[in-house]
Amino acid sequence: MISRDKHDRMANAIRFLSMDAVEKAKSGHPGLPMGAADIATVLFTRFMKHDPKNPDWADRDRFVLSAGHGSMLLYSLLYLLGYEDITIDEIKNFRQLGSRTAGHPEFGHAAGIETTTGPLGQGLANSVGMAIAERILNARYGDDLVDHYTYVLAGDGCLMEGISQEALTLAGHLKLNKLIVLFDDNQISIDGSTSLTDSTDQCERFEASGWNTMRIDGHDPDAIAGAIESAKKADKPTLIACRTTIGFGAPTKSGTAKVHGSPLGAEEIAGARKALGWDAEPFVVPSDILDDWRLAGLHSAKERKAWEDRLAAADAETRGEFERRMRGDLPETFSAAMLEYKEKLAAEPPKVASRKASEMALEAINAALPETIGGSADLTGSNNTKTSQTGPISAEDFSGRYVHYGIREHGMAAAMNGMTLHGGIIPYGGTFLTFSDYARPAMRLASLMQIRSIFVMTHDSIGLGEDGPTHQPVEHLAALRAIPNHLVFRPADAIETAECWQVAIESRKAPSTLALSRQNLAPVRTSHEADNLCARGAYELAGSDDDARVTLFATGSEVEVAMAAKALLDAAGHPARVVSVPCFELFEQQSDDYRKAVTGNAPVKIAIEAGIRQGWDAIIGSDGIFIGMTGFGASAPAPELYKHFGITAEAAASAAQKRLAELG
Ligand SMILES: Cc1ncc(C[n+]2csc(CCOP(=O)(O)OP(=O)(O)O)c2C)c(N)n1
Repeated sequence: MISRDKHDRMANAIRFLSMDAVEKAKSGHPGLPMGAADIATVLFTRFMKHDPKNPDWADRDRFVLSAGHGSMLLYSLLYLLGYEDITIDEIKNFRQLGSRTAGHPEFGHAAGIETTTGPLGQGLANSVGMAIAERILNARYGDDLVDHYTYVLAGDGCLMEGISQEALTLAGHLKLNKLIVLFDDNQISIDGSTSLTDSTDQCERFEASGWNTMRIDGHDPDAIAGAIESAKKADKPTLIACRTTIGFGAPTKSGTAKVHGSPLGAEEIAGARKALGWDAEPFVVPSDILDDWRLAGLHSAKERKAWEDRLAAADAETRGEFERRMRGDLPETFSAAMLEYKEKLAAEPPKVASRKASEMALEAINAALPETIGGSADLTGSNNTKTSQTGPISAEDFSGRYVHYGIREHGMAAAMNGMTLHGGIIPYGGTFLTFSDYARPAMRLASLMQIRSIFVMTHDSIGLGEDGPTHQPVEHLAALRAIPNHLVFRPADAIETAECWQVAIESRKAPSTLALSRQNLAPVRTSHEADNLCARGAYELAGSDDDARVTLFATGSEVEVAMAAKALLDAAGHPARVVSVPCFELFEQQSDDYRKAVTGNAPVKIAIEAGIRQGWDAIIGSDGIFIGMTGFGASAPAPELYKHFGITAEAAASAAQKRLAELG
């Protein structure tokens, strides 16, 4: 049992490391770590199941600092608890180039950082995915191997963000009782008091969505401990509203927005040292306090050992699969299964929409991989994300493999990231491509974190027809391609769809988006190729016997248009070739030689894509011809729209002929 005095000194270690690091960096947010230090101290000294010496222990409790601006809280904890990645030098290098202690916690920088946070609300939504993953894996592997809590520290900002509503209602519905949110209820944000803009009773709000809630004094260690204790026994997720004083200990600035996001200044820090009775130099933690923290870091070592024994005692097959899934490796049988599926397709190429082709590919993938968890934001029948293997999960039964995310695109994408980060699961989730805008902040973070979340975005152009311009993406392919480290696939037929899916599944360090058509597509790949041609991003689909005068580049549904344009041009005596470009990013990664060979040197280059031109100049040059969209679409049957917007083989062929005539 930790005495009150000791608790205070341990919490003060967090406060002073945070104050001093922000001061040295001349930037950062001291207010939150100072205010939430008591909560964090109780959580990590009395409850967190983790092992700084084995930070990847699969059954560790997860801690998510959703209020990522308070990063010094997390870095202080990791240093104090003995995580080797965060040394005192890293603390001194807070916010400097190359340090592990970035302005906001970045996944991959150091063990113990479970996710990248900073965009408010994301961490909370990630944690819902982590808690779902825990339940799904628990249903598969039992309490012996998977039985842990997910703790979140969230601030006013996280709870004001819209994504919090999506996250909390899903968590409440699924009765994720091992999710415990500690709300740093300090009533202060950047502009001042939260009363300037908000009068929500957060406890009532959460209760309305099926949560257990409590209000406590966030500076009273026993109250904090009692609340967590009771939260652990709840049959619902729990919100603990911890009333705190932002910048606790700062003599003149505490309780005000002035401590939120800027260094306190030497005088204020000196005052805090006096007020809290802390006479250690900056970055020095008195050895008895450091010892106490390091001891706290050892608390779960026995438990980890017992867990390892249980894992060792599991039957070889279960253990092997569990370990493989947690490593994120695929079973060796996977590529053979995909090859076999592709062979079957080539024997009888189907004319189907690529969303349907995606469902067919998923049927093969889900049979081969028990770790895929599907889902959709209420468009299951349209996104074709459900297969015969994927029964729904529910609060009562997590043995299924499908999440009905509800109309919560942003929450879905962030929860998927949480599942990926948890490990053991490869999540994929669907909506319409145009609504990727609603999910984009989480999709961007998946790219930044270099994690394998797979976004299934159907209805990928004006080809969706009558629903009209609200639903017809035009700039979305370009916008998603603009995100670094994001694989955007737009397959042209069933074989390409299978190939793109395979790359997405095998892509360990980048998320993927599959842009898929609503309308049926004629097969363009009709013979079997063992090689995954889509893995190179672009490839010659149809060559020409004579020197080509025209190269037609296209993606997805417009590859068919390009093939028809080639036929017209060939017949008119202008040899043409077609290059399918299912993934810009992968094409960019190919060697110069490969790219030159695929691009070719025909004098006329044309790209056909039912979206905007942006991004295409890299392939066709600024003098290339683009056949696509220049503005929003319209509501009409798809074939009429293609004619209306001039995305036809005839238009492409005549543009090429005109250019050839100009060239002489
Ligand atoms: C999506 C998003 N919008 C805006 C910001 C900028 N921002 C960082 S912290 C903050 C205020 C957060 O207030 P609160 O959660 O109460 O934190 P505290 O003041 O208690 O530290 C804002 C607006 C952000 N990080 N993310």
